[in-house]
Amino acid sequence: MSAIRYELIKTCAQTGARLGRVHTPHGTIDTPTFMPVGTQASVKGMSPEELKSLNAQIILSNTYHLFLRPGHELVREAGGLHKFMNWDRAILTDSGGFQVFSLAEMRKIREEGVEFRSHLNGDKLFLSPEVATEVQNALGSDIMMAFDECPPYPAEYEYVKQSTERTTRWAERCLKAHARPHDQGLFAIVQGGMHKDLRRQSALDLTSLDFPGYAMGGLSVGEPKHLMYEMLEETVPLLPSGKPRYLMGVGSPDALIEGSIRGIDMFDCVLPTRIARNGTAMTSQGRLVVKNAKYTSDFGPLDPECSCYACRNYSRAYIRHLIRADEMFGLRLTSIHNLHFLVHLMEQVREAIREDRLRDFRDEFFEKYGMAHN
Ligand code: PRF
Ligand code: ZN
Repeated sequence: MSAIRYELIKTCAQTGARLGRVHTPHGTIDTPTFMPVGTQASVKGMSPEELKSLNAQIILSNTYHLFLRPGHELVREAGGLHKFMNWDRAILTDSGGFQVFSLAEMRKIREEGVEFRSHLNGDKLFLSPEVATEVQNALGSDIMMAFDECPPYPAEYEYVKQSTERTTRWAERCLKAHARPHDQGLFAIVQGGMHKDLRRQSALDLTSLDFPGYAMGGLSVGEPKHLMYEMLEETVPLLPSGKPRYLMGVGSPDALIEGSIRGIDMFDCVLPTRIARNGTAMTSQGRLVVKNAKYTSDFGPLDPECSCYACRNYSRAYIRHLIRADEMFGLRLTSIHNLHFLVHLMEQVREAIREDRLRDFRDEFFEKYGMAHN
């Protein structure tokens, strides 16, 4: 019995997007879904109660960061990550296979794994398929990710080919090292850069290994969006329809909708919490920089169409004041709003799939949000 089970409810007649549910040991996730990011065992500034009140059903955390600090043995001693951070809904942990390439210093990639120096204190450390799996087993996340390499963009064909083949060998090693398949699901990560044949090969090789879910990695790394969509169109149809598909590190509203249309079920991104911290709100009218002088005496909510805690109770003028005065509450309110915006956007996407009108929804959304589209 696998720890993770995907239930396909229906596909949208207008687009082919999937309405479904992912069943995990810590509850059910309605998909397509957006996962808030809690890199260091906390979604910055948000309590678990606040996350629940905006209907987040799953959050993401990071092997790389928790391995460095406080260490997975401490989290194990605490009884696992759910207990440590007091979050009793589902958790997905990324493997470190991306962060080690974007954050660590002086890394050396070998077949065995990656040697690197901690970005915190310069300590020499090592991550491999076996170590990343052991760490995630200790954390006890519901969904674990295979240790992969995310090649930079752009990258030479030959380099991406070698790297992608190694990622597949690494995924196989993760599967072997996995000690808790009964209560943790291990997802594989499709790579292949922007090369369609490598993407297809990666998807075929990984799906022959029978993971309970598949992710698309190596996208949203600086390439134009049309390329990302082409890569999805090339590979998603090769993935088994009875398992969830997760597009890693993607969370702009337009990409959430376009990804859903292309058959993606799960997304994560730091975008909503990151831009909140520099005073930017996502709204139905597009991005709003609440710090701007034009909101000095604007006593309306961040987004007139939003029903979140921040919009029900506080004005643009007040939040602008808080952020200018460096008051933490201003950043918290903006984060609550942005996370609510994306979680709610996915609720609307699911409703549109249910009613076979996701293409119409996309067109209306882009019209208002101010996006060019095709
Ligand atoms: N691999 C892993 N995590 C990721 C990515 C990846 O390719 C990306 C790419 N957008 C985000 N997070 N392991
Ligand atoms: Zn709001």
